[in-house]
Amino acid sequence: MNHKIIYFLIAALAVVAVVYPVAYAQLTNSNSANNPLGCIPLVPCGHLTPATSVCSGTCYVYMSDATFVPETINVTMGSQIIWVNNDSITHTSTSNNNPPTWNSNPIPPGQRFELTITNSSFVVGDSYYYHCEIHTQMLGLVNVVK
Ligand SMILES: [Cu+2]
Repeated sequence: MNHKIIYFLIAALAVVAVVYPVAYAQLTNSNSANNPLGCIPLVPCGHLTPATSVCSGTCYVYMSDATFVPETINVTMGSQIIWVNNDSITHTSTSNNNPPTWNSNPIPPGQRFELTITNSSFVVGDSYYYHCEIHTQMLGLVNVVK
């Protein structure tokens, strides 16, 4: 085979390998009406760890090392999510949709933000991506489940 063809194929594969996951993540997360900005542009969001358990009642998400822990939380209607800033820097919990379903405003170190999942703002079965407005690489996901 001609060297030029081989180089072209390698370059084409490299482009597909980079573009496809990003495009797929954007498309996947734009499907939910409540989640039009599921991904921050050009940052794949498929890396979020799926939550295997469901939380009812009081559910905690910690802000630690500029990460939401856990990144994904499955909660039932009526539950309360409490974000606790265990970090040494200020963070927010702000849903990605516009206008945001919730926005904590700045949460200084040691402080917390409480959010109750009510059916006036949330829909069972929907997914709500959120981020920190100060560090937009911080991504989290709230799934409202039965
Ligand atoms: Cu932050």
